Amino acid sequence: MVSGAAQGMGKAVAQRLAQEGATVVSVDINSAGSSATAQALGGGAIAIGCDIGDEAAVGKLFEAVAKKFGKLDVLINVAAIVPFVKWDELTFTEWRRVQRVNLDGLYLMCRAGSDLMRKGGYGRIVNFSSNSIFAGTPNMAHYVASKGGVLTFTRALATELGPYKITANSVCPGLIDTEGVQSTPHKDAFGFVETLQAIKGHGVPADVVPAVAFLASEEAHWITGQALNVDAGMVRQ
Ligand code: 4PL
Repeated sequence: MVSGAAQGMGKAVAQRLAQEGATVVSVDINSAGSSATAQALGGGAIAIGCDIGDEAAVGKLFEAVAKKFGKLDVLINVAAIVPFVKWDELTFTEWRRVQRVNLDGLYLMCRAGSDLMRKGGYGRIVNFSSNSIFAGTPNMAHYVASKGGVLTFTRALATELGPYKITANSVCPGLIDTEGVQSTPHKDAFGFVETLQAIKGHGVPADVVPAVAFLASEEAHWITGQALNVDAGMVRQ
C-alpha cells in the first residue's frame, strides 16, 4: 500500500513496487489520480480514495484491503501537504490542517496497517519525513514540526512492532521536483538548495525511490527505527 500515490514520490514508489512484483493498493485523497496510477500499473493494482486524516475513512480502507487480500506486507506513507506560508501569516487553522494529514493521518495509517501486518507476522513500513527537519527550512514551520513528528514517531513504532517482525523506518528527502512542490514557491528554491548539496543536481522522485525500495525489501530485515537522508548530501544527521 502506498499513500499519496496519485502523484509525485508516491506515484514513483508505487511504480517501482509494482515492477518488483507487488500487488499495489494506490491510496490518495484524489480518487481519480489514485485510479490513474493503479490503471497505469496493471497487474492487479487497485485504487482506493481516502482522506488519511479521517479515522473512519482509514478504517474503511483497511476493512476493504483485509477483505480482498487478507494481509499487508508493505506500507509506504507518502501522503502529505507541502505548504508554503510565511511565519507572520501562519494561523492555528493552517497549523492544524497540516498536522491532521502529515502526522495524524500517518499515525492512523500505521496504526491500522500494523494491525493487519501483525496477523501475517511480517511487515515493512517506510514513512516519509523530510530533510527540512534538520535544515529548518523557511516558510513551513508547521510542516517541519509534522515531519519531525514522523521521524520520532517512527523510531517509537519500530520498538512497538519489532516483536512482530515488522520494521519501521523513515526517509528524509531533500527538495524534490513534484507536483506538490511545483504548486508552491518552493519550486524556485532548487538553485539555492543545489548550492547546499554535496552532489549537484535537481532532485526528482526517481532519486528517492531506490532508498524506499531497499527499506521495503525483505532483505532489509535488520534495519529498523532508522532515518535515511536522501538529499544529495545537503544535511548530515
Ligand atoms: C530542503 O520537504 O526538504 C523545500 C518543501 N526545501 O518540502 C520539503 C527542502 C521543501 C525540503 C522541502
